[in-house]
Amino acid sequence: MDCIFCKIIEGSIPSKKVFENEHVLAFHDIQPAAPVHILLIPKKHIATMNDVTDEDDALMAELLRAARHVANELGVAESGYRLVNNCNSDGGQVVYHLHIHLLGGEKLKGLG
Ligand code: DGP
Repeated sequence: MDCIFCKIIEGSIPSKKVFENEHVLAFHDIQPAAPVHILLIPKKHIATMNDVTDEDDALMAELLRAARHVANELGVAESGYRLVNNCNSDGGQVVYHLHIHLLGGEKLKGLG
């Protein structure tokens, strides 16, 4: 399996984990774009948002539940945070294992 995030899940590449359960892992991004920058990933290898199926509904809900939990644990829930998924080339996706960026810890610039 030539996937960096699958290697992080199996432990052959180290990461700074902040949350883990049976289906989801969350860890610090190696190139933080904000004071808090966490990646949330499903342990199931799904390449992009386009590859999510109806069978993954519960898994996607679990990812969002983990995001809420991590935001609380890291103290950014009240001040606020942003969840981002980059999909494919135009979306800026670099790692082809589905992930959600959780960004916070400062006033983030607007999207527009
Ligand atoms: P994206 O452009 O959405 O595919 O974002 C990929 C993110 O993954 C990027 O912000 C940097 C991060 N990243 C890449 N390789 C590693 C790694 O080995 N460890 C960690 N913690 N993050 C990584």
